[in-house]
Amino acid sequence: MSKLDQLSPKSARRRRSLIAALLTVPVAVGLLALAPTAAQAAAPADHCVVNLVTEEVSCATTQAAAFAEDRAASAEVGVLASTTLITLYDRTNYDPAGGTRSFVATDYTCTAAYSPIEFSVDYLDAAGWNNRASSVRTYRSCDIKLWDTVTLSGASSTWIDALADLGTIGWSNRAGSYQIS
Ligand SMILES: [Ca+2]
Repeated sequence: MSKLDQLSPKSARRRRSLIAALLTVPVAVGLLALAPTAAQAAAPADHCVVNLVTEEVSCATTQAAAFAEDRAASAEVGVLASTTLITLYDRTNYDPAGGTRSFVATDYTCTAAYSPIEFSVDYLDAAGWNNRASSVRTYRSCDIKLWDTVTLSGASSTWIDALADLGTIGWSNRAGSYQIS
């Protein structure tokens, strides 16, 4: 599908899948459709790192292992020093025990303003994350807006910098897609 198919050998150990849709370069608006993997469906405490530069999704049974997988996969294609933009947690209080999903980019910092939208991520159901996130953290000046449906429609939340319990604003186990700015 893309040049990454040739560059990155398929590896059962890495359990990663390509992001199926187009990707942004800084400033532009991107829309990502995340393909499901058998590993995500099977593991109750799954941890995945979505790399916006390499278009790889690295999953493991611990958060640290998922980041290590991402670093190894990025190094294969010459991408170094990924920085985390956001992390979704299945549980409240940033407890990684129930699973996490992080988005990383290379030396990327979000703009201070909420406009333009810098990344749009829809179809969280394809990643097994629809109606699942219960706390969220953002980094690098990024904020996150949650959407009720998986297609960036329906109700949306306020912009969130970090929230230990999304239930306090009525958004626990609810987000189907989101935007970063
Ligand atoms: Ca949850």
